[in-house]
Amino acid sequence: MMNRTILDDLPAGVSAPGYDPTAIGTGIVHFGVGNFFRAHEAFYVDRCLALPGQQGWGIVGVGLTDGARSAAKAESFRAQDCLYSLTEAAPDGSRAVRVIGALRDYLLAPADPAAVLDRLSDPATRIVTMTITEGGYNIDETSGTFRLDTPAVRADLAGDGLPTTIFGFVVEALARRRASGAGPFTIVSCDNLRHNGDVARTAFLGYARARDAGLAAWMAENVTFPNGMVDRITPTVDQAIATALNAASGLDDDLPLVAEDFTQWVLEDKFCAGRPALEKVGVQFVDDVTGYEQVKVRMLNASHIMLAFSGILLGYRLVHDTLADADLSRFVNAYLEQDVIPRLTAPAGLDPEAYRRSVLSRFSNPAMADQLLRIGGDGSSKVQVYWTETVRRAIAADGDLSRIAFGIAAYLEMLRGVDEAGDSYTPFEPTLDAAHLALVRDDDLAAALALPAFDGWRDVQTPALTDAIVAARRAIRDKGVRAALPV
Ligand code: CS2
Repeated sequence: MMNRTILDDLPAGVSAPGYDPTAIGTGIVHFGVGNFFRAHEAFYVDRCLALPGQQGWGIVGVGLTDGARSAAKAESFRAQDCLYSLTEAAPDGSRAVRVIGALRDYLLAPADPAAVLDRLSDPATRIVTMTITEGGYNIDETSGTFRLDTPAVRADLAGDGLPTTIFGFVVEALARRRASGAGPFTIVSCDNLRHNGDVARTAFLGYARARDAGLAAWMAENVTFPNGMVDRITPTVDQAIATALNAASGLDDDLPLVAEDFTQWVLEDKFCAGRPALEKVGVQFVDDVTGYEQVKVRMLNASHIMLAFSGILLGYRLVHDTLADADLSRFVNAYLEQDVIPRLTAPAGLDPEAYRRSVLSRFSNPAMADQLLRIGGDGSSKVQVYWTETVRRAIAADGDLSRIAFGIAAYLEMLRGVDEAGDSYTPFEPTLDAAHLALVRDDDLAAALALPAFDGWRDVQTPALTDAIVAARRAIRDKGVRAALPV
């Protein structure tokens, strides 16, 4: 097991943090310590901590979920002094391994909620960041408002115990900070959402309003929610991958991580209580992040799920294998070139054609061995975020709906859990219940269009789109994905 003693004697080729991790303070609390956070935000902060005057910005991670897996992860972090290794793997096969020291503590909220509140209320905490997934903000897509009716939110609002939701924790901590004079902190969403800062604002203010109008007004005035675009492909690491990563690095890491060599973080510079010098380590600060997030979500994430749904049905399990299939590669290129790029407003200096090439080359990186079931997982939330604008624009322009209809059809067919060869798999759909899944199996192939995934364009849905989706589902069943592809 690795821990801080290993830093004195790292295997050849492994870089150490450029600072002493035991000597830094913590100014950031992060909710949702998944692989993406560990390879992205923690990677940037890690490099910042090595710069003069930046030693107060270590991160305290918070896990919100209960259960054996979370407990095991917490135990590994504890045993390793929260250190872990990141392997950055380029498409040409070259690799770099570094030990990341930015995570300084890890708290499991269900086990010790009071410790989480203490940390959030501490004046040293000046930024709260989060990766809680696209669907984690508890927003009703049709009304665009925070849902107060979910059991966990109701229980937190009733306030008869310590909170369990991120909304409960953050808003309670802000109430304490307002009372103590510790002041606000900045709230930064690192999820792939359109205007993720605005969404976070809607969520946290929505919760706060239901709790205490005065506190909500104080938050609206003092807390900032910068929008940001985050990007780095970070696959799931199973036991076999972990063993291979450790064999290559020479480390004995319980929590090794692999990510592509590409990474990007574009942020609005709206930090109400200070921030690390992230601009010195590659974070781009811009006045308006809209164009960047539009390009990223509508091109990268949208084509990623398009590939995942169709690829899974064809029996593929990994992204780079799917893209090596000439028919699927042609299809996803046509989708980007004809349906997405013409309707984008890219920021100055960003060439969507070059971006398309770069995205597809990143997808073909074999070192990622990225899982289609991960990419296609939680499709219900992702479809809403990644496809809605493209569908709405195609309908408004009276454009060709065949490719997007095919993508929607592939999503619905994929949800049935059996590929064309008859092999089963389990789609990961945390927000769909049995009644939703029954709609997918309904003989009426249009019935599934009632799923929440399609709420974002329900008000403009046309019979032509419905017909195209039903026809594509039928074609996939009758002829198979390959023959049913619209290009
Ligand atoms: C993927 C993302 O889950 C998805 O749909 O597109 O996890 C993707 O790998 C990241 O957004 C890349 O930055």
